[in-house]
Amino acid sequence: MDLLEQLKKLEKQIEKEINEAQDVQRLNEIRITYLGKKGEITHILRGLKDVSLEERPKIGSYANQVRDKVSNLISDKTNTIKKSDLNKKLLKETIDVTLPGRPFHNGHLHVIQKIIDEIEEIFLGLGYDIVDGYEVEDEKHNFTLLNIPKDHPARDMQDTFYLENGYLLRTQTSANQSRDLENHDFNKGPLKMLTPGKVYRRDTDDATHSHQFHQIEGLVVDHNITMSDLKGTLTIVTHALFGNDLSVRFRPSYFPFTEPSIEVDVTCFNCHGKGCSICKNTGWIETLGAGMVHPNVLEMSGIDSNIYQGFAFGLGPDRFAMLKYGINDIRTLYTNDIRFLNQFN
Ligand code: FA5
Repeated sequence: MDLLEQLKKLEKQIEKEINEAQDVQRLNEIRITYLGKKGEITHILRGLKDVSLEERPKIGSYANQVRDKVSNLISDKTNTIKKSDLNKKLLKETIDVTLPGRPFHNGHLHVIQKIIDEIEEIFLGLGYDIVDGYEVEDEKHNFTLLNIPKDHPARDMQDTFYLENGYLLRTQTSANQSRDLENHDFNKGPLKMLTPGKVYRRDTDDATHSHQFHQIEGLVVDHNITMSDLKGTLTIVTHALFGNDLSVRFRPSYFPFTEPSIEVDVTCFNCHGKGCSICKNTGWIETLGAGMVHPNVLEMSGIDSNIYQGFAFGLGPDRFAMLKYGINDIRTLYTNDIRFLNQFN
């Protein structure tokens, strides 16, 4: 077979292979096989020197034509394949903007945190500072510095969870009182502190008691502070939270760290004072304990009780939440049933 025929056969063969090629990689292989340095057409072009002088121009020009044709065919097909690949990819990534959006589940604050925020807001308006205390406390701050020495029966009333190193889970936010007193610089003005947080007790759980609950401690110390300042403050807060519909009652009580001491009750939201299982038939729900800071507490923190007086209170936001939203069992606040919690969104 002469060289011209060989070329024509090769041309057909290459055209067939290009037509059958399915992807760019295969086209590259074809390019290398026939047009590469060691490719077959290149080989023929290099061998032209051995062809007779009269045949050389004819075969040479044909070989060049085949080379250009093959190169163009490969480029065209490569472009076609690339275009179709891109179209397929775009089709796959198409977003149907008419589809309905997926709902975004937005979280919200827990009802206890909402009440704490509301109470903080009221006290910030009254000029209080908000400070964090420690949930893990030492006995000294939780009891001794609050005028509850070792063996005092009041320790039993607030039995708690002790850690192996002698520390305990605080039973009351009052544990922060002596820290506030020690840290305050009275040259800069009166002390007005609010300490919210979790507290723990070995209480038996029922509709109004939980072994873990929240308290908000308030402490005010200055010159000439009296019981009427305390009553005025607590009345403002209960009315701001519950409106004037629920009655508030102050009754004498006992806390080792306040003298005199009081407890504050609010009319039961469920029976409106008639008596029911929630208020244990008293018609009232106890919301907080309070009193005038005991001179011993001031003295133990290095403050002269002849110069300074103060009041303190510890309120239970869990109970406030129950009163405000008519929740009839404190335990529902801690079981995290989303259906219950979503009502307060
Ligand atoms: C105290 O804890 C005192 N530290 C309060 C205090 C502070 C008195 C400053 C004087 C001066 P008491 O144990 O009564 O007091 O608790 C205060 C409030 O916490 C209660 O009125 C109630 O609202 C809430 N509380 C008490 N025990 C529980 C409980 N087991 N579950 C839910 N709330 C509780």
